[in-house]
Amino acid sequence: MADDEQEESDAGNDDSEVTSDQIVDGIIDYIKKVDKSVAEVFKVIDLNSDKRISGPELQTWLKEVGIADLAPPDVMMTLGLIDENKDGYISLSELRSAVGEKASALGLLLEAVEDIVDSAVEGAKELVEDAKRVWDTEQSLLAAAFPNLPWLADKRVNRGIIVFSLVGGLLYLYNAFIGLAAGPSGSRDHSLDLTAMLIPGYDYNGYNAALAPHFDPLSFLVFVGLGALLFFAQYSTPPMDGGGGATAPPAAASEDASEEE
Ligand SMILES: [Ca+2]
Ligand SMILES: [Ca+2]
Repeated sequence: MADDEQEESDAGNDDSEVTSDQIVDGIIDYIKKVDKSVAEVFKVIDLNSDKRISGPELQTWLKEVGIADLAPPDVMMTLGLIDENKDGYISLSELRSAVGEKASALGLLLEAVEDIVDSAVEGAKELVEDAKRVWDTEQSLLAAAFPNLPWLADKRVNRGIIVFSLVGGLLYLYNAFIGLAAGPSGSRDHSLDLTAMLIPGYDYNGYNAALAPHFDPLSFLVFVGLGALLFFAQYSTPPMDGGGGATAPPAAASEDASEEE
């Protein structure tokens, strides 16, 4: 009887605080009860979608679904029971093995595809951001290279350079591969030859075009030049806080001052 009383008083103490084991059981029960896969529940818990569940994320979710309202140390105790590799986060596979769900091959494949699509979307977003930054730049590489030509540091001038070099480049490609000039047959299948047009003696029996696809050195040089122009229309310094170039302007100013004297 004395032993029973002892056990009862122990149990009484435990009632006030739910153990981490019980909470893990609660999580497992919850996931098994809701008609969702572990991956779906994982996505709900992973608020910032970085593919790992942090302590605060677990804490928020446990409170939200009514499993437990825990203080941070207890959250970390619970998290630690599921966190097999002890990196402080719960990964999807760790949650899976805790629940005892085996991922299907199809499920794993779909997740892999989703990851690839995710990173492709991220890449596309960055590309658009980059293009936007170039389009809006006022301090292009060209403007930085020619500080005494202030009109180069004009957004509209830089946009003009971008459009000019892009259109010129496309025109070159169209001319070289498909042809801008009409040939003897009357259809536009001849490439205008800039070399033949500008340098005497390089024409084709008095004709300044040849059947496409056709490449001539001068046109190609112009194409490379346009490509370089497009490259130099990029912003010279990515927007950063506290760049290392802060010392450059005063040095240039002092040089100007010494020249004036
Ligand atoms: Ca997260
Ligand atoms: Ca982990």
